[in-house]
Amino acid sequence: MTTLLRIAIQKSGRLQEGSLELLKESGLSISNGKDQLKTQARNFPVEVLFLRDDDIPQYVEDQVADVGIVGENVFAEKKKDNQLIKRLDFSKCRLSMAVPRGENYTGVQWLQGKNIATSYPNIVKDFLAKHNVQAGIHEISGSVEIAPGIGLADAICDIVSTGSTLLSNGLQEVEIVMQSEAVIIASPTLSPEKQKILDKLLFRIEAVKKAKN
Ligand code: PRT
Ligand code: ZN
Repeated sequence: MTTLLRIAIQKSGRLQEGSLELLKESGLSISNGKDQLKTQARNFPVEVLFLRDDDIPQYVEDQVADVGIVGENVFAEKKKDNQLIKRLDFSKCRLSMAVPRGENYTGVQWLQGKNIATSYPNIVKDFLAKHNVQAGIHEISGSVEIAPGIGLADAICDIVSTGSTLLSNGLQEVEIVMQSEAVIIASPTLSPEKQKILDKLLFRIEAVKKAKN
């Protein structure tokens, strides 16, 4: 039986197109039917799994998948033993603190004793600890930007791209907590056969990148 490298990518969302494009540009022939959850490349020893992005770090840690493509923000939040193999230059964004536009924000100490709504509690915890600030963290999974407006929190920490969502919710961006882009993550223990396939794929990705520049 030939060894296949299992790659987990997002099933649908902001990472999906870039992830598929990357694999296809690297010469992998893959079909992606709408309801398909798994597919094998026709010309390369790779199997692609289509999953929710939040689940990918766990699948990789459990070695159900060998590698995955996720946002660096999700990689950092999930804190698994996985390794960051390569930054991919797409789905770029930042994770930022934002507060209501009327507030006179004077620096991170402003957050002392406040309540912060976020989908990234671990990253926020680390950020606050680093700045010696004690604040409450209110974890919510979506629509984080409305939290201050409905009295759920004093501030938020969420993904920002253009900033228009913050603007339309009356918020101002006050701290960049981290920059993010799509990254390849891998389990720390890959068999030599799988490592060889991954190295070949990484070589192709690098070649595509050079050809573009
Ligand atoms: O269904 P699944 O769980 O797989 O997907 P998801 O809904 O959790 O994730 P998805 O597809 O929204 O985002 C996947 C990844 O894309 C994120 O983890 C980030 O790494 C990256 N990314 C890049 C973004 C954005 N840009 C982005 N703009 N993720 C989210 N947003 C949100 C942002 O939170 C804001 O609410 O888009 C909204 C608009 O942003 P503005 O600043 O352009 O207005
Ligand atoms: Zn998600």
